[in-house]
Amino acid sequence: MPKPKLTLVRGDLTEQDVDVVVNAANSSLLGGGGVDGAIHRRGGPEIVAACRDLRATSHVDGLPTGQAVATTAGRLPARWVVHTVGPVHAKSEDRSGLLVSAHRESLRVARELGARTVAFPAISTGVYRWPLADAARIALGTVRTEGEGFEEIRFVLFGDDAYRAFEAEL
Ligand code: AR6
Repeated sequence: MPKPKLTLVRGDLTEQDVDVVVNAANSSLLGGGGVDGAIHRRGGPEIVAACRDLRATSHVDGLPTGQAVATTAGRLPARWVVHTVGPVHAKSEDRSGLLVSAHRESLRVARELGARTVAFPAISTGVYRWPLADAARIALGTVRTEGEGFEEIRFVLFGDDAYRAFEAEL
């Protein structure tokens, strides 16, 4: 299986013309701030409607941390949004396995959809306070080992600090 091209972009995830954009969501699946808020704002009400359907059917208790689920991308240029929940960073406990899982499960769902191109934000590095350098190491390490068969896996970094952290790790 070919290795995917790993690319870094400084910019806005909601503008990416890819098959799948990954949302750094929360367990409720019903929206929030950060990149999640931006996806729902730009994507329109179809996305939250699809999330409400999931909450009424397959995900009545919400989406556990480290797992992933797909919906329509509504009005975004992408075809699907894959929602995942990264862990909140904790000093007292190593939750990096959950951050690995969020990336791995997102790729698994994207693969099931038949996606060839996937764009990720820097999951857990905003509201969930994961240190950027460590998040970049985990994210890139995971997609390197779990990304076989995709054409391109892109990280879309909002700020200069995030971009530099991922660049250093790549
Ligand atoms: N495009 C790309 N990256 C972005 C964008 C954007 N439009 N907006 C923010 N970022 P966060 P988390 C970056 O907080 O830490 C939400 O309320 C941001 O600078 O969005 O996983 C959810 O509902 C940061 O580097 O996600 C959850 O409750 C990165 O995206 C909670 O936040 C992730 O920041 C999830 O927290």
